[in-house]
Amino acid sequence: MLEEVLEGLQNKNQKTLPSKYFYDERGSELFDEITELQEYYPTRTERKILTDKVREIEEYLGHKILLIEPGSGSSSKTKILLGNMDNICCYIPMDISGDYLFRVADQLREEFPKISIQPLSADYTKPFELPEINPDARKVVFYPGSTIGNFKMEKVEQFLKVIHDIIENEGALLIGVDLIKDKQILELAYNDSKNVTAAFNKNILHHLNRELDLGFDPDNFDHKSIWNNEKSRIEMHLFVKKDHSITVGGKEIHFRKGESIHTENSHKYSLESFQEMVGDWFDVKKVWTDEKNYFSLQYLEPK
Ligand code: AVI
Repeated sequence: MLEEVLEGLQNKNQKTLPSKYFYDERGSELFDEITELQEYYPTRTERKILTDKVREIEEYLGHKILLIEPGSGSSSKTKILLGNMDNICCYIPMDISGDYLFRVADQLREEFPKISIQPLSADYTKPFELPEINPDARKVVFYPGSTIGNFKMEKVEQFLKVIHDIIENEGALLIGVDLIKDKQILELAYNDSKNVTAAFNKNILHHLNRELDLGFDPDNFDHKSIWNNEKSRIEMHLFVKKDHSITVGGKEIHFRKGESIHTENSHKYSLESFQEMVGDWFDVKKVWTDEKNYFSLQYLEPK
């Protein structure tokens, strides 16, 4: 962690911090709050697509499905599928944090007694093995939220390859993909009026202070998200309000007024650019969108 942080902060052109460090307990709570915000359209739009199109989704997935969800968290969107489709025999929620995962799995067993729930505590960005259950079921990976948009290109490729291997020839990937839209709508979604996203962004500093005993003063930074049209992504930054320094792993890091720490990318896609990105591994077989074309749910089969 120290190495990664130091590397990012020593970057001459643009200081960076890895976005995975948003997510301590407070960070996860703040993210949950973001998903309820008026300006943050992705969560409610994706939920609406899932609810409205559940019959069609069921048809595409076929019968006897083993549903696998990397980074399942509270499995809240998955409940729409588990509760409305008869063809899911087993569900494997996956997360790094074991305690929370097992607690959620117990609740799901009570809520969906007919479905076999088999949690798997693992890091899905690296190759992993599934428990040997129901070998004749069709493996379908569910990856909602457009989380793929937060990955760097090498990580996208690694992720697609891992999923391609896991589902084998007969499986499928059902994935949420956020679409390019008006800059204003995008920037508002990441600069909300209640400043929840600002608190989420600054939480990375609180988290690193605690874990690595750093001396970040979050009041020395301002949150701002900017649409980068060339790279088709929302970038979250923490802008430095005044010159100051902190010590990280024995090294002094200087912050100049006006520079920023780049903390997150959230890529947005056109239907064509997404198809092109996944094209070495998957064929897009079906796309569902909302009436404003803000968000898409896509059904992919392996090449
Ligand atoms: C988790 N991920 C899909 C969110 C997004 O929209 O890129 C993270 C987020 N960052 C700020 N708001 C939400």
